[in-house]
Amino acid sequence: MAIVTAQRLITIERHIAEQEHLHPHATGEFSRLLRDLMLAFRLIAREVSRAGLNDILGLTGTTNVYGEAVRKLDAYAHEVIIRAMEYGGHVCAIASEESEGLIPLANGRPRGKYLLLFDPLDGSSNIDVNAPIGTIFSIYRRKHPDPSAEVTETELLRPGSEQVAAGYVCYGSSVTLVYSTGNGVDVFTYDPTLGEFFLTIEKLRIPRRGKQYSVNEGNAKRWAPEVRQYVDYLKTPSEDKRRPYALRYIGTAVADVHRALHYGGIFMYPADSANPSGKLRLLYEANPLAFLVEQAGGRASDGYRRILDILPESLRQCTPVFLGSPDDVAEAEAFLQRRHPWQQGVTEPHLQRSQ
Ligand code: AHM
Ligand code: MG
Repeated sequence: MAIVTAQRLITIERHIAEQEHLHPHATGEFSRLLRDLMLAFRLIAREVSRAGLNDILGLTGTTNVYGEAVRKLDAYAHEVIIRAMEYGGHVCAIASEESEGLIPLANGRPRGKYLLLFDPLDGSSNIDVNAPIGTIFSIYRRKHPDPSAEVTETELLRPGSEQVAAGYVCYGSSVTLVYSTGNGVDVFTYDPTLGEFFLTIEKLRIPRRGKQYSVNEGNAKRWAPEVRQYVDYLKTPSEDKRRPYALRYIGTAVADVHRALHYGGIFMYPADSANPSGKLRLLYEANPLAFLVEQAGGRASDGYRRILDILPESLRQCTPVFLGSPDDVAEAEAFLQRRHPWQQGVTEPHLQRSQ
């Protein structure tokens, strides 16, 4: 049995430093910001791995801006990231899915030129049952002509295409960090005995097409008929054996997207009659995940347009999400836009279309 699987021992520290050298004008501020984030991730990973032993399972007794019950790990992750950020002084504004508006930074600390948005603990409902959960982050560079001016909320309302970096940590069978600075997607695995993230996949590429779909199908009766038709199509066996697709759904967007990045296929959270704009938050979840998927060669859409082109109107805005393998997402878009031949009754001749 191989004891060391990483062929080249590249730590995240070294990787960040090497990336910095690719940008001759880099001041090092961005690298320091990433290092501060890594420290927060290590602290969160430690608490997650001991959940059950420490007093961190269960609810805080409060609700967040979406009216959802806040879990103790949610609150812990939120606090740790803020603390790691405010003392580093590399950000001028931070916003979290768990709180309303901009988070006030400590007075008297230096301010940097970056804006950070994050979802501290994605997949909260999975925390107490030891299923994968995640942390998502999204970084922008401030554009304001006066760097000393107070940051306003509207400065964060920028399309996802302007992100300078995005990533997530998936706390699963191992802790994995996946991030991109716009130069492909790199995957790191955490060694808890050393406290180090090691590069395990360089320039991850998503397959052009997969054989798995991931969606909360319990909402099917609330979907638009086009979404139901698409899922029905995925479940219908085809002569070329390309279908049926297998259903995989964890209920943590990070984990479902992580699987899609490796195996291909499609992850979706469509609009439904209870959530007319879908459930995933554009700025905290959809944009960073879309950035990663595109950087890995995939496609990310709200069914009609590229997610990264959406101009947000509020920090809490939600969007329908279809992301994954480029051919699968293009096919989902064809269904939503009623241009797929299957909707016109063009099916494989030997198959009966299910109702
Ligand atoms: P959270 O960040 O508050 O935990 O919620 C977002 C999660 C996503 O990770 C996941 O895709 C979705 O909500 C699951 O929703 P549902 O339980 O409706 O399937
Ligand atoms: Mg989330």
